[in-house]
Amino acid sequence: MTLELFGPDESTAATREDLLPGVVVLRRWTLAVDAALVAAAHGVTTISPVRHMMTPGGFTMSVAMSNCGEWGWVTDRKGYRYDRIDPETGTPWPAMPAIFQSLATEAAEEAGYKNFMPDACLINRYEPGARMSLHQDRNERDFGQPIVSVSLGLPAVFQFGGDKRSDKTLRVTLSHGDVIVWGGPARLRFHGILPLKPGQHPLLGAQRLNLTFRRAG
Ligand code: MD6
Ligand code: FE
Repeated sequence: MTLELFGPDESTAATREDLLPGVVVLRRWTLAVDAALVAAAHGVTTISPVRHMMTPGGFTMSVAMSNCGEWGWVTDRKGYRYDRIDPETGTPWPAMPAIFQSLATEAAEEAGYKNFMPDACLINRYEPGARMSLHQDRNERDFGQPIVSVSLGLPAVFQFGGDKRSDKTLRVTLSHGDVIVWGGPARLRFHGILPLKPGQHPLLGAQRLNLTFRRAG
């Protein structure tokens, strides 16, 4: 079911969609604050730049990443984990901007998850061709906490699987301003992003920026 949230204008009105049990898509939810989000993300990446991390298996990721908040998600030959320190700068990750914090809490509430207080925000930058293969998000302490994910810039195709890697997948396009919130029965579903198609976005140019908020610690 789709529910219109603000305004009658179809091209900018935010809507709420129940995609799967535990998964809600808030279309165009961040359109009104898009420039402020991009500016805040830029503030973070000026201090802790996005970088291509290495997987435990020795592959360099096509997505460039940074973090803000108390905890940052990192990967290297030693494994996937959360760390308080940016390994590139040797200092703590930049603080989470207030607009990130409030947006994540409000989006979670709209999706039915009250009192979500993220302590980690992963910033993912995709350039054309970049992708994220099917994975589960399981480095967080409490799987009772949801994940809030904001898409900005070029659209991407998000793939949802089931609880096993081999389960069949559902595809959904995430566009500029969309938020996806998931938790509950969906929390450990496999998911990924198909290779980003080339294009130009008025605010972000040839890239997609994804902000993923978690309660890690
Ligand atoms: C991305 N997102 O959208 C990658 N994980 O670029 C994720 O891997 C993700 O969006 C868990 C929940 C929401 C997500
Ligand atoms: Fe994920």
